Amino acid sequence: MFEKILIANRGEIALRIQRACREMGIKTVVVHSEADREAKYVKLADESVCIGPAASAQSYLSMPAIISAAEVTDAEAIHPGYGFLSENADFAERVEKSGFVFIGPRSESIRLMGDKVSAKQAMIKAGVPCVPGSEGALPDDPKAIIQTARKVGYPVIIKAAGGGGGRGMRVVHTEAALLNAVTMTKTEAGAAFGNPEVYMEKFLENPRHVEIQILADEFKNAIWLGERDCSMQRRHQKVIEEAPAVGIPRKLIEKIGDRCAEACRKIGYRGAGTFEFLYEAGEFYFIEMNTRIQVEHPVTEMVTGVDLVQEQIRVAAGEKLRYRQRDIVLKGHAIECRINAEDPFKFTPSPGRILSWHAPGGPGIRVDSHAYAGYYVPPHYDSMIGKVIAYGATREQAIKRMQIALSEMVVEGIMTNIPLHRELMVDARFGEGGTNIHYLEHKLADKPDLVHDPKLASKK
Ligand code: MV4
Repeated sequence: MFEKILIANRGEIALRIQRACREMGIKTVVVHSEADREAKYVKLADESVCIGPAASAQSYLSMPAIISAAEVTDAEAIHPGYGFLSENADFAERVEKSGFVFIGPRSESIRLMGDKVSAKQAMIKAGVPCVPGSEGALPDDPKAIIQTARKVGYPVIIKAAGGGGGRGMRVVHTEAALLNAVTMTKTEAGAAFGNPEVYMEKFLENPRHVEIQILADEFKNAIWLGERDCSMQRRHQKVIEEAPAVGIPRKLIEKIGDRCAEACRKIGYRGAGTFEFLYEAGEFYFIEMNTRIQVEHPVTEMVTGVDLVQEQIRVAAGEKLRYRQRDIVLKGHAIECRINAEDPFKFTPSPGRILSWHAPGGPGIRVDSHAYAGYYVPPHYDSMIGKVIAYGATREQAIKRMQIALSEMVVEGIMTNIPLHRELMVDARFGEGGTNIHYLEHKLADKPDLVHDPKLASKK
């Protein structure tokens, strides 16, 4: 096992990775920008290295600065967390070429999944069900494009091969709009991702977003660890995630999960990963694979009892998976609320000094956060300052516990989205479960008075 790991990330995930390392007896080095110098999680690490100014491009995205920090501190491995360089195949490659272990998949796997066309082709080959659409990238021939769309049936969606996570896509409802949409998406994709390739899919109008967590080792052992429903989102930002997903037949999820694990074995995947699916009318359709640990990994940890970050570290160190599929038994229900430093109803960022911070607790409550009273939320990064995770024997108990947790939680000095979460936890449709990816945006648009009570905002 490694003696020392460098954490190439910030915020709550930097703290989460430290905790995993500490439990495993591994020393930690955290790299940080000038804006994160005073953060408590930086002081909690065994060592810290300032790698540059606040701007991410010159700190958390600077490959030479991070690799140099690993060299001067004698770290053996680098954990990239999520975001930043976590899904950058060139970074993974440079880390390995510099003699360090990248705690994540092999760079080839990151590259394969980063190109959404090659990812989809790999999944089709591995027997994972995908959204019907073009076979690979769209050709230049306009007649062929029109033919493909007629075969798929309108509406269709044009997606950039280099996109993902909601970037570089366009919905097309009629043949009249098709060729122009393809041209525009290609132009934008070329500029944004340096790759003008696009592909076509049937546009699913009202899907849920359900994803499957997997873990794999170097020896072609691969398991899946249940699913997460991440449909409660706004503008491609997840707001609430839960496990398991309500109302989907277990047999169907087991079939899809087994396909995902089999796909990992087929492509020689190593590490943690997530298969993203759209679920509509009783069917699963693969859309993308994430090759990193995800923000919402705790809900899976709560219902499986597996520490995903520790397992990531173990398989990166060349250990065999400690679990077989039959060891993974889902128990109970977990819900995660992402706590953001933002106006709860306008969604504008609200950085600044946290004056008071009272985190909730009690049975089944987990808080993953680097924040505390006196912490300054820098304006330079993502607004997420923590996550509250509620576990219960049933979904009803998890919701009840989350309601209590959110009622206890006090954050003053900045605005947070806690008031929005309080409303969602008593929302009748959320209570029923199974809402689709459009639900939150529709609720926010249709019921402005329900979510615009200024008394609910906590800025003092
Ligand atoms: C889709 C889709 C409907 N049909 N693909 C958006 C993010 C990216 N991961 C894929 N996305 C979508 N792909 C087809 N064929 C709808 C979305 C989508 C979405 C997906 C998951 C979660 C939230 C979403 C919000 C808007 C659109």
